[in-house]
Amino acid sequence: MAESYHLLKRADFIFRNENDWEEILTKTIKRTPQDIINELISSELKGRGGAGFPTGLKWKITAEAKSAEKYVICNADEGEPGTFKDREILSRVPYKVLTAMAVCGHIIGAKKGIIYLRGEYHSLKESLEKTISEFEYYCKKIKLEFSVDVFMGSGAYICGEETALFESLEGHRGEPRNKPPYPTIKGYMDKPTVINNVETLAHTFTIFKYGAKKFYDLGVQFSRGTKLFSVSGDTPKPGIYELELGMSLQDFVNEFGDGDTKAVQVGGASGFLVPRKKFQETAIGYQGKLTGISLPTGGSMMIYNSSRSMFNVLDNYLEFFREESCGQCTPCRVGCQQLLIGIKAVKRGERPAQYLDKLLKLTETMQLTAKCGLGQSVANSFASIVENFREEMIY
Ligand code: L3W
Ligand code: SF4
Repeated sequence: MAESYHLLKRADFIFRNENDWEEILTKTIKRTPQDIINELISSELKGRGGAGFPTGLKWKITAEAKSAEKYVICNADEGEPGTFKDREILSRVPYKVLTAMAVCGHIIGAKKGIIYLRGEYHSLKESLEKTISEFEYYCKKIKLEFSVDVFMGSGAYICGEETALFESLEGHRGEPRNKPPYPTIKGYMDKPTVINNVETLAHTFTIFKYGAKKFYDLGVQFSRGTKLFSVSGDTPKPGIYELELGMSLQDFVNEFGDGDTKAVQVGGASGFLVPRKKFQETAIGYQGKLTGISLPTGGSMMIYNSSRSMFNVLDNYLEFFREESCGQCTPCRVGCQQLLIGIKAVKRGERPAQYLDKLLKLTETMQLTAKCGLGQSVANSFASIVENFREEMIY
């Protein structure tokens, strides 16, 4: 793994204001779908929403699906605590996202795109729709049949889960479906659908413009390219930064910490808390589950210094999950409540410290049996906080 590290390196592709999107769109759609898909696959771009599924493969499977009706959806329901990058992309470079959606539509055979915009981002809607009408005007000019609608979410975190998002778009309660079938085969309106995070789409623009090699040459093995990080918490420099994947968390903390960093929550509430003693051995990338020392991430980096109580941090995350659980499946609906009640009881001395081990077992059960990513990922923050800061959890 050591060879996968590099020092923190800044980049500036995403927010670079390119004024040639018309040219890029016109040029790209003249290429064959296979050619574009091969380029995306060779770039090794992976989904930037958190799970890291290969983007080229997603577009390929959807392109090969047999259906006269297909859709391209941009997931802009940015709700992960500590994440605020997609809002900036849509405010500053929306045409990159629209160009990517239109190219995707051209490849897979979709004429309709939808941006599912987080309800709290209503202030973006007007300017986005203005950009969309200019964009659609240009599509007509080049005889590309593609239109985009903006759909406003209503403030439910779970609607960022792709199948709950489809339910919401279709006018139903935002409750996740079983997967498989994946959206590539059966998505919005039960039709083959590409659904990508805002940032993923913006990176494809970079690849169309500068080529796959430029992107591939950044980052490290298994984690190519750059990524936007939303940096918050105990930092003198909160904000959004584009960094090459593969830096060690220690380098990240050296750059963004306040000199007294105790832990960093990587990947939002559904990610992992990394304590100071593991900063050096932790690389930021997509191999987390394979190596155990790097982490999959949607880009939320919440920095905590030594003034913070890790009990309060966990309590806050669990409140969030209990509130946002859609309640559809028992492991998550009941599990989130019991974890919250349980840690409070231990902290008050009403339960022995060993009760934390039972709660850890409960999170393992949730990871195995909950229906969607929300219930399955509660274990990440719970276990990483309880295991690393057990002394702060007890009476
Ligand atoms: C076709 C297959 N497609 C998987 C697709 C799937 C989805 C993507 C990832 O997200 C993450 C979590 C948190 N054929 C496929 C396939 N796909 N196998 O690949 O799928 P999956 O199921 O691994 O993950 P997911 O449930 O879509 C879970 C993060 O999302 N998260 C919060 C995110 C919040 C934001 C935000 O605020 N911007 O992104 C919460 O869980 O990191 O890793 O498209 O269809 N064989
Ligand atoms: Fe709903 Fe939670 Fe079950 Fe997901 S895991 S379906 S959010 S109850």
